[in-house]
Amino acid sequence: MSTQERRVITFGTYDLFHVGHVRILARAKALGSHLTVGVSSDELNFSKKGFLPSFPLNDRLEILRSCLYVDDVFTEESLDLKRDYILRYKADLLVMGDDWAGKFDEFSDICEVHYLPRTENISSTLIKERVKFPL
Ligand code: C2G
Repeated sequence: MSTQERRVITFGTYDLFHVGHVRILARAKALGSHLTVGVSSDELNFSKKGFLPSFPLNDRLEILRSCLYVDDVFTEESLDLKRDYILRYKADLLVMGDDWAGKFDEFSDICEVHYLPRTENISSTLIKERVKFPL
């Protein structure tokens, strides 16, 4: 299958949307022709990280939808549904940042799994700290 015909899927919270998010979405899209993004629900983020995102789900979905690399967004309700989501959105390729390296290898029976290097020195946590404690 050529790169032009590949459907790519990726997942994340994308809280306080920043350049690290933009870059992984750009690189994910470059690996195919269509990019679907699963956005963690507020409850899923709470269960993963122990706190609610600063931006609520509907705002995060709206921001993701406005990104030129993103063709489709949906709400990721549970980490346990990843296989269903990959099949439902007919993904040929799953892309994640390398903070998740190895975690999704079990899906390599239904799609290719790629981990891309994270952008250094930027994260939602760092942004919160910088806003709280400006230099
Ligand atoms: N990312 C990146 N560089 C950064 C920060 C994030 O490349 N400096 C990537 C992450 O590796 C991830 C995506 O951006 O692939 C979204 O990051 P988060 O919102 O932190 O995603 P997370 O909360 O880890 O949710 O089912 C998996 C989860 O939903 C992933």
